[in-house]
Amino acid sequence: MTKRALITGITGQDGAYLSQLLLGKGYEVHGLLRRSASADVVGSRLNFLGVRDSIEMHDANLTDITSLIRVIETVKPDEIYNLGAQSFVKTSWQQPILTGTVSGLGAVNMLEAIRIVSPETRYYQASTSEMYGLIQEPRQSEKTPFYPRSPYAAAKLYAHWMTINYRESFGLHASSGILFNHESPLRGIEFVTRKITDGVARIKLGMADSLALGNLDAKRDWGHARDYVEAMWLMLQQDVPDDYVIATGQTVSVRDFCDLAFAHVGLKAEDYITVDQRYMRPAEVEVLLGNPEKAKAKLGWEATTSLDQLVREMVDSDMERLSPR
Ligand code: NAP
Ligand code: G4F
Repeated sequence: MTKRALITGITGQDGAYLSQLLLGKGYEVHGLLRRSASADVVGSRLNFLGVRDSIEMHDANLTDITSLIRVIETVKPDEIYNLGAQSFVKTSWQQPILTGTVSGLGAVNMLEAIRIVSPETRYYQASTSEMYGLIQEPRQSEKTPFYPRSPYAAAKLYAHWMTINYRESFGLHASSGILFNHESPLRGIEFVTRKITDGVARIKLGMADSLALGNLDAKRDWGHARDYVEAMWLMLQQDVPDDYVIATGQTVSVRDFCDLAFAHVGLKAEDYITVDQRYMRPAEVEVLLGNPEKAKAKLGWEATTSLDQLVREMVDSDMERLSPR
């Protein structure tokens, strides 16, 4: 029988790659679409991957449980992937209530809707390495204590613990992926990797002469979104729900990422980068480094795209997008 999946956050980076993966596996894919006055541009990532016309969209919002109940009753999904969130850490200090409402309570709305309408539906929660924040161990695993450092991280930690609570209290098949940073040509332009690759392309093409960034010493464990959505799917194919760290196991600084991206087009990062206080945060997560051993042992998952490949794919894509036709 054809499996049905419902994806929240389908218009985002991961939603697009997950849609492509599930369609390739023969799933019927449904997406939750929040109403926007810019409906003509929403869906550009799905168009980029050529999957927009294969998805059935439903008008709903994570903050409105009645809309979630209605969509679940209509779709009767075998699997729900909750990727919807206010996902930009810096904005979470400007909009802490909105972030808590969407990224924290939104997950509980979905868990509650599943419990009421369709308790046999399997659930994936998009948890995050940001929950480790002020890290308590040099390599973070499922057993590392959390120490969130932003309204975003605190909201996600609430959603994470509620997912565990709904699993233990009501027997839902609910799993969380604690995903470390993952990027792609479809990454939002406000995140540092995409800001860098877009900036490199603009400088190389003569459209800009410098790139202003914030903390160049922050270190992240960066992988490719295409690899990471495979781990989400694998979690929902397990007999027993659980939580998994998904990461590459390597960490590099923003400065290192810049060096790789500029070098790919034959330039030196130090000739173009400036530091601007506007891009600093009230509290910084200085370093994240994941330990993905459990995912390898239990899911048979590991990252397959190297950092070098990721950077090259992103720079090439931005060069193509910005080059005159
Ligand atoms: P993204 O590109 O920012 O996409 C976020 C999605 O959430 C968009 O589709 C957005 O819709 C949707 N959304 C926002 N508010 C909503 C609401 N009120 N109701 C329904 N949908 C709403 O994020 P991403 O990078 O794909 O990440 C996917 C998920 O994984 C997020 O939950 C993120 O927090 C989490 N995560 C990401 C990473 C990472 O490195 N990428 C790492 C760990 C965890 P619009 O298009 O309408 O704005
Ligand atoms: O790219 P970022 O904005 O991503 P951040 O804050 O790590 O969050 C991303 O990954 C999380 C997983 O760990 C997700 F949960 C979350 O939803 C999101 O996808 O910033 C990365 C680092 C930070 O330390 C930041 O201070 O880069 C530093 N940075 C330096 N200059 C900058 C800039 N970040 C941005 N966005 N812009 C800058 O100019």
